[in-house]
Amino acid sequence: MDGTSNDRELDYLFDLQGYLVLPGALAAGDLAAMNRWVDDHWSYVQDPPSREGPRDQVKEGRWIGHVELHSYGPDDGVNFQNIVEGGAVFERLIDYPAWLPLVSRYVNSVNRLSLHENLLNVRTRGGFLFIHSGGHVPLSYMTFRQHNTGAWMVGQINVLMALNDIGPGDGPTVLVPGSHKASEVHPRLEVEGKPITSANHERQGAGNALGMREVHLRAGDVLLFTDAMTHGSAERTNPGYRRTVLYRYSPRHIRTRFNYQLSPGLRERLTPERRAILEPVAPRSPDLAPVSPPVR
Ligand SMILES: O=C(O)CCC(=O)C(=O)O
Ligand SMILES: [Fe+2]
Repeated sequence: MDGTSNDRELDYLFDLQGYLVLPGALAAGDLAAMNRWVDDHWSYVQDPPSREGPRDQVKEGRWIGHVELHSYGPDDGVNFQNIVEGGAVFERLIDYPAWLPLVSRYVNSVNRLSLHENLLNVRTRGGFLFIHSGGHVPLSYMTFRQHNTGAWMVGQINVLMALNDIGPGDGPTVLVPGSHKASEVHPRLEVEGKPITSANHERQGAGNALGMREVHLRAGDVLLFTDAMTHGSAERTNPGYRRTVLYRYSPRHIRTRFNYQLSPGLRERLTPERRAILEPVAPRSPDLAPVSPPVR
C-alpha cells in the first residue's frame, strides 16, 4: 500500500488477501523508544523462560513489574507478555491512529474493541513459529464477515509491528493470502485425515509450507492480518535477533487471552478511550468500589 490508498482500496485488499501492510506506520520516536526498552531488558532475552511444559500457558511467573516472561513453546523466542505495562510508548499503541480506524472498522464498531493479547517478541537464529489457523478452524474469534449482510465481523486482527528490518532469512511472518476463506484444509493442517488448528507437533517453521508468502518489513512497518489466515513464521537463519510487537484486537466480548489485570498505576494513567479497550467490561462486585462505565 502506498500513502495514497483510500479506504475502498484497503477494504478490497483486506477482504481479498486477509492482510495489509502499512509502511512506516510507527513514528520514529516511538520506534526508538521501543527498541530502547528491548535494549534495557536484554538480560531477559539471554535468560529466556523455561521451554518445558504445555503450549499456550503462562508458566514462568517471572515478572518485570507487570510484564511477564513467556513463550508459546520451545522455538518462538522470548515473549514479554502484557507489554502494555512496559511504559508510555506501549500505552500509545493501544489506540494508535495509524491502525485504530482500520481495526475498528473491520472488527465492526457494533462490537467495540478489546485487546485480546499484547506482547513484544525477540527471536534469534533457529527460532520460528509453526503453521496454524485457516478458514477451516472453528475457533470463535476466527470470524471474518457476517454471512447474511456481508458486514465486517473480524474476530481477531493481529497488528504486528516490526522494530527492526525483517527480510529474507530474518524469520519473517509467512501467510497464505486468501486462506481465511479457504474451504480446503491446508495439507500441513491435516493429520490422519483430521483437520487441526496448529501444527505445533511438527517443530518446524511455516516458511516452506505450500502457498506461503513471506512478508518483508522495514523497521516501523506494520503487518495487519486476520488471525483466521493460515500463517506462521519462517525459521530465522540469519544471526542476530528479530524484534516485533504484537497487539491482537477483538470484539470486546472476546476480551483477553491471559486475563492480566491492570496495575493500579496503569489504571490511573489510562485515558477513557484506552481503558475501554483494555477493560471493555468493567468488573462488578459488591466487594469493589463502584466503577463508572468507560466512556465510549
Ligand atoms: O511471529 C510471527 O511472525 C507470527 C505471529 C503470529 O502467528 C500471530 O501474530 O498470530
Ligand atoms: Fe498466529
